[in-house]
Amino acid sequence: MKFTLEAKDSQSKARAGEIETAHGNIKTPIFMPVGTAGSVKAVHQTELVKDVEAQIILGNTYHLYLRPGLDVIKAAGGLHKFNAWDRPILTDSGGYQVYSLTEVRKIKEEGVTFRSHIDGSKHLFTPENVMDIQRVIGADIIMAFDECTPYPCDYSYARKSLDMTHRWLKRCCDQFDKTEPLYGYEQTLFPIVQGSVYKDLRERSAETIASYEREGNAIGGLSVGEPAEEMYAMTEVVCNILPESKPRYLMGVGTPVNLLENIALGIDMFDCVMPTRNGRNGMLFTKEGIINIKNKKWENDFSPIDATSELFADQLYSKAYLRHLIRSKEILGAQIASLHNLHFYLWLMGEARKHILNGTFYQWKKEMVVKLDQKL
Ligand code: PRF
Repeated sequence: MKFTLEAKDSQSKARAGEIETAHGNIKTPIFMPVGTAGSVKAVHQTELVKDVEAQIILGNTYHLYLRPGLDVIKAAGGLHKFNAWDRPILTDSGGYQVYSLTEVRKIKEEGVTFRSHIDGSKHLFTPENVMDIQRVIGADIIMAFDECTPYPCDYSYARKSLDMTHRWLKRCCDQFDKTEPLYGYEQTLFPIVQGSVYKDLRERSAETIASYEREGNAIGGLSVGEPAEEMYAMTEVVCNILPESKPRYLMGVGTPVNLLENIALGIDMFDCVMPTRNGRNGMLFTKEGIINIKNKKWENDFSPIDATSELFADQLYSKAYLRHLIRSKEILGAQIASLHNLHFYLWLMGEARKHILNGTFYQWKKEMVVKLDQKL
């Protein structure tokens, strides 16, 4: 993997760049649609390419390991072959999903034991087997096994957890470096900064993570319930330490405003279920603000979903029709809303990139944040 920094904004820490992977290049800043179980919910791969213009999608180790399981993915020749997506893929390590999806779990030095949310069966994730599993899945970028601390989290727990995440990172790197890719193309491992909302822990974590000199770095443990200002403060602390020459990935973030504010602090990559999950529930993100399409106000509004958008679905279908579909729980409603939101997120990243490249990011971002925050 190679990262080229193309431009730096003079009034903020925003950057534009390009990541080269075995499955193609990614222009940053970028948003990565979440394809938990090997599919971006309600959106075809062809639409992801043509309409959303997604450059990379996410997969989840936790879900894919439980179902369909590694034997199937290996027999298919890896996730790219299995899900017919030949652009880059990033897999999350399962660290976060184990904490958010399983009820009975035990975190020990060795790893985490948990029960499957599907059938209750018992499993153990360790830094070593999570690297091996991600070798089998075959994503271009794979993530270290970490503990994402909850919010709020007391200092003493956050410190102990961070130390363990750092010890786990050493084990991840050792295992990753002594194993080979299974499918003949290169994979790269990103370590994850943790440290809750404590500045000294975040600084120490960023220094530790940077010292591993991997090809990219991630920031976890944010957007877990803390006020946005605390998230931005932590992003700023960490970005000041992580090397400028490597991409920075902020995990699980966020709203369109969160994305712009974090780009201004030096983040290059994002993922979040918000455009798809909230879309399925009728929340639409637009250039003018957020629409709840289920609102009665749209009942007889036969204007296009978004008249200024280049997406066919935004022109073809009316707000009233989409409102009807979502209220009726029609599958097409989920499809249109997901497509709209993902298209909007990728459009926003493309605009941010353009403005960074032509030196107008700061003012554009300021105006955009005001509009995006509105409830329509
Ligand atoms: N760790 C991992 N994945 C994540 C997170 C994390 O802290 C987050 C937190 N926002 C989202 N996804 N491994």
